[in-house]
Amino acid sequence: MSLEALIFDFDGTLADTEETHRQAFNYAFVRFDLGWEWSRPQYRELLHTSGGKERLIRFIETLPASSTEKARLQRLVPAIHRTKTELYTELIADGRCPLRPGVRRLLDEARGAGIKLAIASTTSSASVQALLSRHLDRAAIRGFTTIVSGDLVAQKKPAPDIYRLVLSTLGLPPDRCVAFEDSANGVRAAKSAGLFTVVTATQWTIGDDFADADLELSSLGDQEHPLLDAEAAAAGGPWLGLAQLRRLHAGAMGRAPSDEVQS
Ligand code: XBP
Ligand code: MG
Repeated sequence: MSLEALIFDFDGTLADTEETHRQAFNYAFVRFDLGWEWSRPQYRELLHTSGGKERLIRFIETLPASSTEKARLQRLVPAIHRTKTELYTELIADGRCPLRPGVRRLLDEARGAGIKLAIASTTSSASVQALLSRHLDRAAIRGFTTIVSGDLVAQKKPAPDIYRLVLSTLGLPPDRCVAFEDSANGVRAAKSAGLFTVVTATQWTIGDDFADADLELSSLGDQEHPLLDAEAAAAGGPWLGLAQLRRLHAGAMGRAPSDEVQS
């Protein structure tokens, strides 16, 4: 079976957005006069819970407060999260989160080759749209067959739900697709859905356990940011292009690469 679609996680994979999410959470906490401030090390820990609302709920559970107070705070979560998302989209609009190296290159290459593109993200749809419209033109955004975001599935990553929903929308089985992730939760979700998975860690996820990933790189690489030697050997070149991806995918599916490149 040939490679027919690339499915991208969003936060951390297309752009290193988590510092901006953290800042937006902290600004929202000020607006609500909560007296909370998430530090970078604390946020790294909190990232083990996927989804901003879920992260807030988990954080409140750990607070040394009465059950009545915790219940009051939990009721505030949707409003805090709405404010955080508004602040995040304002921050993103100033261009502070560029696409990661190689992302635009691979998107363009795949689109040119008629490969379907999709996004499978835990984040809210407003946050996805804010970043896409800041960095991609309309044709490139329309190039995504489907963009599935956070609240459309019952169980967020590491559950495979979001990938299963993307696959059913694409009408493709997992062995015709490749997933791109940046976190251990994301890799678990993609692998549980049966996908060949490439992981490119960020400052937030480096050192996580990516043993299940099919390929681990520091980025997708491009002319300005070529992969280092050991990674280039694994990727089959100084950056991960479509030809290399087809070869790796075909190898993992037990087919001859020469059959795959033509398909
Ligand atoms: C990303 C997330 C997101 C963002 C916050 O995980 O967990 O929740 O941190 O976004 P992944 P929201 O990249 O694995 O999908 O606040 O919009 O939920
Ligand atoms: Mg991610």
